[in-house]
Amino acid sequence: MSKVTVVGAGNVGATCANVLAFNEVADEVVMLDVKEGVSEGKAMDMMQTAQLLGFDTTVVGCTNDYEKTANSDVVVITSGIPRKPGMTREELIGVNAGIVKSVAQNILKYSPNAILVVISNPMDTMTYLSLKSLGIPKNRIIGMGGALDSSRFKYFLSQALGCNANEVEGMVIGGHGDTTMIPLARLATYKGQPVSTLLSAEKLDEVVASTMVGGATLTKLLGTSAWYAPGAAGAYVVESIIHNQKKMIPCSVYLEGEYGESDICIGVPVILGKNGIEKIVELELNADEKAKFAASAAAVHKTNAALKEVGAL
Ligand code: PYR
Repeated sequence: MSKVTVVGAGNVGATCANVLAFNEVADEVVMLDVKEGVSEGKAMDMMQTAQLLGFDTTVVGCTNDYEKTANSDVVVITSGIPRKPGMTREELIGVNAGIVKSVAQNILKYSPNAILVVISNPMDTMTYLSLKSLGIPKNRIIGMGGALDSSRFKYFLSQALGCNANEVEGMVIGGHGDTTMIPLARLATYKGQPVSTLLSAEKLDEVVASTMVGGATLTKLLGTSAWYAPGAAGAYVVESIIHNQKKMIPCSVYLEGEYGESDICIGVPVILGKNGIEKIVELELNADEKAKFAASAAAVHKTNAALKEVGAL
């Protein structure tokens, strides 16, 4: 019996739970939320699509009852407030740090062996906070940002190339921030062909820029942060873990010397399987990419330092 809990039944959490159910990633999906009745209502609504969509996953909702999350294999944390237009993800730290820390501690009481997938923003810092405050092995704490940013990168590449996004390969590493993420244009391909041979340098720069502000663009349009792609990216990460798929997915993970960085959670490609992070993959970056990665890490370290200021660490 496989069980996944999604904490937070807002737009992102509910989308994540819905994708997990629809794709039958686990036998049971529990949604937990602090708002009375919301997760129960959304779970019942999803269960009423089971016959229409033909899935067998059971979705259960509960209001703040962590006992119902007991023995989860994977727990997705989406709790906290989303950003509003004009806000950076980093500005959410004051409110979200306390929420994420207490959620993670409650989860661990009932699922001491769970693998945690962090979606709450600022995602790299919330992943770092979870790791530092829980003291569980680093292979069990994963921030999903790179999966989302890479999917956005492939979307913008496919738009520029006029091709199917499923036929594009591309990765985004670094922090999950408007100025810290690093879409690796040099390594992106369409059916094995480097995209740099198919698009002009100007067009490729545009794709990179659109990817970096992908979340901000949607926040401006929607009045709150996006949910379909973030929720689906969380489910994609969970699936590779639960089904031991060993996919290589860029995720925010704790580094101890890899990529020249330590004491930080930041996006790099990892192999995800039943043990969570099975391997950190070290790409051969060129000088420009290395410099961008170092600058991104410096910015994430700076945000992490604010955890002490807000009393979370
Ligand atoms: C994003 O849409 O990028 C979020 O971080 C939710």
